[in-house]
Amino acid sequence: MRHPWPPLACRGRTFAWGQRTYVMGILNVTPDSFYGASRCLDPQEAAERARRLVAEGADLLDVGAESTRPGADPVPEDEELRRLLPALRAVRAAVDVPIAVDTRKARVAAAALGAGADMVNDVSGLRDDPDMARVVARAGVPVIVMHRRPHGFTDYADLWADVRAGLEESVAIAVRAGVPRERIIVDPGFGFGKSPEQNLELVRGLHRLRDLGPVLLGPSRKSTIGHVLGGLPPEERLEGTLALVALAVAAGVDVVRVHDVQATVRAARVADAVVRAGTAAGPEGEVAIELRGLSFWAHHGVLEHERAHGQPFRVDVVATYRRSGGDELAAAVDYAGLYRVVAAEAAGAPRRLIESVAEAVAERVLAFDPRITRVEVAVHKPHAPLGGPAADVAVRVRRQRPAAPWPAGGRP
Ligand code: HH2
Repeated sequence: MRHPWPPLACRGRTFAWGQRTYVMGILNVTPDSFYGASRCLDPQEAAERARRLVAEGADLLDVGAESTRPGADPVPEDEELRRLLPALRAVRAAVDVPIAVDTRKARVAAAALGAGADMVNDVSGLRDDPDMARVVARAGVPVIVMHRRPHGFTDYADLWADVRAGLEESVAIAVRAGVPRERIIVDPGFGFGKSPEQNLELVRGLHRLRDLGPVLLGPSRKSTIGHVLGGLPPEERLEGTLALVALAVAAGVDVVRVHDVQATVRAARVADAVVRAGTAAGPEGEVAIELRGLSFWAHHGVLEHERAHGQPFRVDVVATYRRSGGDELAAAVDYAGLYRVVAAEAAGAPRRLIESVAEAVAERVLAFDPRITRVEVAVHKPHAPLGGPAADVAVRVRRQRPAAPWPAGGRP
């Protein structure tokens, strides 16, 4: 299935949604974050931690200086800046991946963007500070908007309706301020005013948010995992986190925000290999073979004279596959062979609809070589009986190699 959102460019990286799960590593410049091992107030320690997270495979980092755990003391702006900026500068100097600043305050976000951050992660969904959306828009950076309710307010009439409505409003705030729609990432807010059961439901139904934007989830070591496991403390919630990450991948997550990057990257890669069959290598390893303007004489059509005399058809095929190195013919998909299967179908037995022709070509292309993961086929019928002149008439279909079957309710 094609991802509904275009790739996001940030700091020279491309987040090609749907290709794989991106991993965001957490850096807490706080004395009181709920997971003690995630705290690092010293800038040099933060830089060291950032280097390690990137070496372990983090695609981006999230640096925050105010704990969001229930009952945490609110941090005054000056204090948040005092903690954040030296650490952020040290982290920026140490690594080159995109850095999000995790804050609810516009002034803190603006200062952080000036100190090297590349995006904003606002757990209030742009609600707490009326200037936040403007800061994001002016800086031209991506933003993560999260759904949140106050701790304990879990009496939802309809959890999904509430989460969706909240995120829609956050997206609207961002768009009104001038943030381009495709730079908004949505997050249902695992652990923010939800019961354990509601948090688990969020994981199950992540695909319900895909139409709002690429989806981020932050389940890392949160208390729901402790709840399921009979009260285990944050230090003992890694396996539970990895289980949620795998299931979030199955439900269509795009980014996971975690403390344990190496373990998460490994879990996510395996989950990707199951769920995003054939696309786990990401766009780097992909090759698109384009065969365009292939011309055939064929007898497709509904009308008698079309069936009897035939007419010209043109076919375009774009087949994407993962290449695994080497300059040998066997290391690539054979495009002459590909042409032959396209020709056999396009110039073969007459079909009434060019939609059927395009679908049949796409199926043949996927069957031709198991490395082909996606195909797009356009069938042009320039002399189609329209009743008036036209430069072209065409239909286009897309097919993706099916992922492994998944139980109902999971995959989008
Ligand atoms: N969770 C936390 C903080 N920020 N941001 C987003 N977008 N989504 C989340 O789920 C999320 C978040 C809480 O985790 P952590 O930063 O480890 O804890 P603390 O807030 O205590 O520092």
